[in-house]
Amino acid sequence: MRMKKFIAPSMKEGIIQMKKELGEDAVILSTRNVKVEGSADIVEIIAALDDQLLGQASELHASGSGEKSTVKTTQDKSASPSPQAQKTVSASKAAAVYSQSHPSNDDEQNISQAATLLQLRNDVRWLKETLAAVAESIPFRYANSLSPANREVYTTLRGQDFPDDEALRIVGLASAKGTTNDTSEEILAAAREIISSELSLFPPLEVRPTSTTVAFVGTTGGGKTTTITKLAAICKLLYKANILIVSADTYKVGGAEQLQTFASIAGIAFHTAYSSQELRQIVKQESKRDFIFIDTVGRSQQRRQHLLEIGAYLEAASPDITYLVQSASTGEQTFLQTLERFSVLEPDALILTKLDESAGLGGILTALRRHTLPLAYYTTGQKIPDDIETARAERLAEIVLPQL
Ligand SMILES: Nc1nc2c(ncn2[C@@H]2O[C@H](COP(=O)(O)OP(=O)(O)OP(=O)(O)O)[C@@H](O)[C@H]2O)c(=O)[nH]1
Ligand SMILES: [Mg+2]
Repeated sequence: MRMKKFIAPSMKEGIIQMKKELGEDAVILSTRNVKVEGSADIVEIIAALDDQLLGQASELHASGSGEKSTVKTTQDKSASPSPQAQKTVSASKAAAVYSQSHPSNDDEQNISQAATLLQLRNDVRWLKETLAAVAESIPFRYANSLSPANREVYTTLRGQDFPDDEALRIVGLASAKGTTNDTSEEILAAAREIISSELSLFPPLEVRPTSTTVAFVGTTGGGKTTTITKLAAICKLLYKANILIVSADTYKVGGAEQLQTFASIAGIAFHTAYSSQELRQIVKQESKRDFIFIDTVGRSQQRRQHLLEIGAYLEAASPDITYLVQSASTGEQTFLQTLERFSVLEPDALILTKLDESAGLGGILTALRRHTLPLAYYTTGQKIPDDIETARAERLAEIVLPQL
């Protein structure tokens, strides 16, 4: 284990010396050019081997006797040196002279500085490592204070995207249910019960004596049109219902055509409403239908004006049910914002789409619990009509908390 000062005619030669004496793993701690009067500049390098650097450095510092500087001159012994070689020779001599005239006192000061630098480097490295470890443990920061069974369920909930406080709340309630053995399976079952009991549900569509007008609103690409085709197909197959689909989506290119094609294949009546007045009339005229499904244009929750335009259509149609159709693969914050902004349209229930694409439903379920919008259906893929299910709380709780 060594720390050394090298004085050499050039950086290159200094490094060669350093590697020769300290090996390939040597680390340069500092370098500086030294001006020597009447000669080319020489170079001073302080280097060390990385392991036990600090110990070495502080030892040297404490004893006050720095390692003796090693100076190796690179004399060119050729008979008639070139100007370049001459310069080397003169720098080499200068290096030797400088080395002798700057004994260990000087080294001591340099090494002391190097030791401080090393101390700082090590401190920064330690801080970095500690910070990384803390950042990693933040999602599970409460886990260590929980019993092993609670911890397992808590960790599963966090892994399913439940916010920290919500995961803790559920685990707390689940363990307070007082099971006999308190195994993680029991806590898990209790947690499922809590999640499902707190979910508010909306009854599925059914044929009534009078016509049911159903509007579908939501953010762009959330799955409104696809969901309408799924529900229309199911209502037709299951109830032999008399259905009309109205597209009020004249904004999106091909928005209405997409539905029209489906309707004609499925043998379902179809209309396009180019204005809210036209929609009002269609709904009035078609009151003999079991269901009138209204597709609306997808709108960003950020644009209040656009939402109000949809509001005008809804006012004209006066739907019995308005579904907010929202993808489960959006983050909790976007989901919450969508619920809040679309509340101006007074949706009755939520249809959660793209469960198959969601990495974890915890954030969404938490937002739903806090927002108290009941869940009517969820969709799990693009297949029509297979990939839609009537929302069942136990099933959702199982999806969120599968067997350990
Ligand atoms: N993976 C998956 N994809 C879905 C699901 N539901 C809809 N999609 C797909 O999502 C995309 C958008 O669906 P649309 O039904 O056109 O959505 P929209 O809300 O009508 O869209 P806009 O009319 O543009 O606002 C399509 O590619 C659908 O096939 C689902 O449950 N899972
Ligand atoms: Mg659409």
